[in-house]
Amino acid sequence: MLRSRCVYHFCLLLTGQLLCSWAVPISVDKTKVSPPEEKVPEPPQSVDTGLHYDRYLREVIDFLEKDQHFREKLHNTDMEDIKQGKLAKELDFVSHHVRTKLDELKRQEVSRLRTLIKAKQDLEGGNDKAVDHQALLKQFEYLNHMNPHTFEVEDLDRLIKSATNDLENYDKERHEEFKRYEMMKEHERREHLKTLDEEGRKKEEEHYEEMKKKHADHPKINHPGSQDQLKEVWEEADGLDPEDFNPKTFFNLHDTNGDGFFDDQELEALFTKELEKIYDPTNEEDDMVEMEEERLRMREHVMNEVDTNKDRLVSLEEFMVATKKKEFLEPDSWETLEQNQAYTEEELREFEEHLAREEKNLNEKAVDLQKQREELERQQEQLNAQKLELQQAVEQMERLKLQKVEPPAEDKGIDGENALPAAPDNNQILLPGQQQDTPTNL
Ligand SMILES: [Ca+2]
Ligand SMILES: [Ca+2]
Repeated sequence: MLRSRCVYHFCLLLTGQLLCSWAVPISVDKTKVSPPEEKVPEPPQSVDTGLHYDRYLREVIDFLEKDQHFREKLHNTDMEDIKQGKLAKELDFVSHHVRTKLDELKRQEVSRLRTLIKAKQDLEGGNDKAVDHQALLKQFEYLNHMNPHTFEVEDLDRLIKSATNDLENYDKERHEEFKRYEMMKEHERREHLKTLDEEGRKKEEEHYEEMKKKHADHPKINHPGSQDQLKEVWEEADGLDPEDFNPKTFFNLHDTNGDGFFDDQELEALFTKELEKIYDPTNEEDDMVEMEEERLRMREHVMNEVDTNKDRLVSLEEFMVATKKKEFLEPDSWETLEQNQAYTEEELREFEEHLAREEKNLNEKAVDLQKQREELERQQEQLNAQKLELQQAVEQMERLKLQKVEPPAEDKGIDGENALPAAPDNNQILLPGQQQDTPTNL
């Protein structure tokens, strides 16, 4: 328990929210299960941060946490000091065994990055170019590439800064990714329309508008994190009397891992009831990718409003302060995803131009490859022809050799020719003999 709490604490401090899942959450309604008395703390180590160096980050944390001195230090260092690099300096005091293991982890990570660089280079068709690994490794800022064999204070410092920074930018990147998803969807729809005749196009457009209307027609959505929204969870998911609603009890009930904080996942689970009002996986008009985006938007909104110390966790204290605010008691209405277009027409145009350029490049590459293939085939044919000529020449030479080395062969040939008439003779001799042997012919 102490071990997992320490990793947890480290992660809390290190990234603010390292332990929650950054991947799209599976839509399991946690609010339906886990009454407080059945709470079992989840092992924090098993959660993916979604960073591409997640495994390395977690292995480093796991090993550092095995060192008693380091564990105590991280427990007593606050977030600002960690960001300033004070914790990284404590690396000098961890045991030799842990340092050796960290060196090994770093070597493995550098090797993994080299493999990635090589694979990328191969994909881009740069086989013939010499790869400057040192220069390319620079893009990975979470470790010191100049010193690929040992894990030093600078490596820990870089890892902490990169993870903090990357996780803070997580939502920003997610917005961009979702925007691309929506633009691709619209692009494909428009491309499909182009393939139809006028009547088909009209029908398709009408159907599209109808589905849009159907999707937008849903019960009122409560403002995420408001009293109304939480009360609905309390009543419908928890099966409790709305008259007994108590924010503190609510908090404890939905702090499913019992660590005293709402993390991203725990917050996101609270919105399932609201999302079910808008989305049904069996409906054509409801896109489940959009549902998950709406869930993340809701979480992002509540986190921005309530997490005042910006550690990406909502403490009970922060939660209780929020429940006294006007926004909690008398919230504005919530604008759902479909009310906010994810992109502008201008952005869509740029996106389509980008797609067209990519397609053109791919086509050009395909033409090049086809040419190369044809050239190879032509060369192969030439080789085959040369091989055949060579074979014929060798056979010719062998025949000539035989003629030169064995002149008596001609005599034999004459003998052979002489022998030929013998066969018919023999036959002639045999045939009458056979006839003689056949009594029926007599
Ligand atoms: Ca929690
Ligand atoms: Ca907080």
